[in-house]
Amino acid sequence: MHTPLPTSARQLAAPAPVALTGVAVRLLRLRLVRPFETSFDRIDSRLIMLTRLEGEGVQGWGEIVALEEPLFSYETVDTARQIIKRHLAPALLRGPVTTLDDVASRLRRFRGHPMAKAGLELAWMDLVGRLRQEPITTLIGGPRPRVNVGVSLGIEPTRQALLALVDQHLALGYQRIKLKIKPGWDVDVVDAVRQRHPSILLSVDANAAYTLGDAAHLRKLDPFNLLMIEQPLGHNDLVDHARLQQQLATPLCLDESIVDVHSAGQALQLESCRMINIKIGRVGGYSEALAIHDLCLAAGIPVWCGGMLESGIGRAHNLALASLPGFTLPGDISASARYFTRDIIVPPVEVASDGTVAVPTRPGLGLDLDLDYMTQETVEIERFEQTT
Ligand code: SMG
Ligand code: MG
Repeated sequence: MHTPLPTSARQLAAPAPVALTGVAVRLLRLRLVRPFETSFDRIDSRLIMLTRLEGEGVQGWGEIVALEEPLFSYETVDTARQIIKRHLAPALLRGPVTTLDDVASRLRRFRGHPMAKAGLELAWMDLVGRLRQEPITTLIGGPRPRVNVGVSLGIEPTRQALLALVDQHLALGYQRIKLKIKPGWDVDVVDAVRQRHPSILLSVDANAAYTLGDAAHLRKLDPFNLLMIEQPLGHNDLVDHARLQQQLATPLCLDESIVDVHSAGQALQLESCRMINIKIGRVGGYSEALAIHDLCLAAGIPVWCGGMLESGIGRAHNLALASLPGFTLPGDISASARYFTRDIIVPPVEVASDGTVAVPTRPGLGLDLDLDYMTQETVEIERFEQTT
């Protein structure tokens, strides 16, 4: 078992306290290359919400992964914007900021709204990286130069269409295929994919579409040797998942139910799951993501990096996070081309034929922003400054 990296070894502080001169949020809409359907919705574009912190003449960028509707979690693009404007931005603009802990503790007194908070923590880490001239992966102590990745495939109009997509993504090198499932699109679909590809790493994600009453039905997935079943039950449930795990051979993985290191600890105590999907946005930023990573590493629970159909900015942060030692399973970090015809970063994220992606090594996010394209697609920008 690995020993967690001591927090003191992490470089989460700016070289000197940073008096932030502005906090901005920017909305831009990117069309998806194909519609993405889950058990809760079908979308054909992403309203991308970026965050920007300005200080010491440098800008740090982050992303808020909230959706337009409160379907994955209660947060939306609109709630995040209000919370930042009224509470979070003023808290950061009030006096020089020193470390990631300082950012987190200023935001922690406001309950909830993890995706909004994460957007600011991400931008802070990019800013620190640029000021220290180090990539985020170095700041957080990630030793992995390349990360293993998979792809998440949505519900398709036909099984044939899904099978074709599976083939296509395996040919591109993806190490693991995740299928979105819901009642009526589950056992038969998994059976068809498994028959065609008997030995690939295969998992399913229900986004909370079932109840404990479906345990007998979900047991029908056991013969397919799945890597995991992700979030089959309620979005805020831990207890029923523990009961379900006792009835299944297949490991359960929690996504929506893990909202911070506290709920991760409770899930491990209750044995609600045998692996955890860490999304920086869902858990409120780097502070909690690092804490969950360290907890799981010490407990021998594998983690992997989830995705929210982010732009390249959010994806670059995901790559940095996934470079940590506990991220032993392939993440939902796919190539830019799997999501958008054109990404807002250069170069775009590319997946090598061995199903790995390089972790950026230049300072901060480690990628250039395509500011012309960002400007072209921008719907709105709002900027906040200290008022008193
Ligand atoms: O970014 O590749 C991606 C998407 C991965 O399936 C994915 N995310 O529950 O894990 C999940 C879903 C949530 C996305 S909803 C738009
Ligand atoms: Mg999920």
